[in-house]
Amino acid sequence: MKRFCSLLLVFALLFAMTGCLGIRPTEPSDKPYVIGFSQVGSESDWRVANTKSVTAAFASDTGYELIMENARQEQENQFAAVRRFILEGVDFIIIAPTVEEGWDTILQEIRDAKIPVIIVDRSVAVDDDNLFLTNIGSDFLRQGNLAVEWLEGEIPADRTAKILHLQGTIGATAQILRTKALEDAAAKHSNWEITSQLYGDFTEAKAYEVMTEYLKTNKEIDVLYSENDNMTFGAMRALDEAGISYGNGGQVKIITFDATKEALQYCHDGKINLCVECNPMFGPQIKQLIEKYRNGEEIPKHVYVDESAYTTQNITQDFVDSRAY
Ligand code: GZL
Ligand code: ZN
Repeated sequence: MKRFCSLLLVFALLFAMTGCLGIRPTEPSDKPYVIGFSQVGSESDWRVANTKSVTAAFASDTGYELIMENARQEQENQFAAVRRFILEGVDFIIIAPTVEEGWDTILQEIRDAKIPVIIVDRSVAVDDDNLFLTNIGSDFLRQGNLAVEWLEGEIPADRTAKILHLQGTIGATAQILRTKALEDAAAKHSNWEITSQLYGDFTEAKAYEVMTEYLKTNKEIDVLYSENDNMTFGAMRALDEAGISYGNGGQVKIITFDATKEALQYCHDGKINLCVECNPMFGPQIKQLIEKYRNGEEIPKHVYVDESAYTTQNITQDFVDSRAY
């Protein structure tokens, strides 16, 4: 009998402890809304900031569960991730497409599975834009036009300008439209010459490699038009090693896209002439769009994020210090 009482005492103690430690018997928790997110990769500081913004937007809300897959800049990996999301029966899919082409089939599979999907950052080129709810991202053509408008103010009409063009991932909306803005402007200005278009894939390493090669036989550059900051950082290293000056008072005027904190610091310090902003911090806006969808509210087909352009003359150190990414 004594043994029975002491056992009973132990159980009673255990039960009390779990209660006061906050470990409760599993309460019936309502199922979270599960989102599958296929992200391009982690190729740039911009991308890392974008991933942080999207994951943070949902991490703070227990009503959501975000499953993110990194495609390492390969569209095939995105298709595989989306098919996994479909098999897992997620409630919603977010795609940040590597390139614009090739999405019709997989978006049709998502539609057949009756899962809502939004496209973020870059765009997809599909015949039927009812295949996705909305596309939230930058107006890349506007970004390119901000850059060429600034350049028009820098190059006198009677002087030729040799422009070296560093391109991002070929086929990505950011590359297509930033390139279009430059090519259209060069067609308008007979004194602008695009001396070469080098492929840097939005990464610092690739840009350093192609710039180093190019500078072995070409040193006549007046402008570097670089389609993202990480490629610019690689190019700057190659220019340093080739002994070519750049920035304010340098041989090469540098235009870069993204306006990450590191690029803005270079801009403030006069090493980069123009930073065109590309805002990655739209995680909260994605969450708002999904909540509007769940409430049955109308959402626009295209949502643009706010962006600007910065030069050495119009930014202060305080501004640079205040930047979130
Ligand atoms: C732009 C984004 C681009 C950035 C690059 O929205 O798609 O991809 O400009 C990133 O830094 O690699
Ligand atoms: Zn200052």
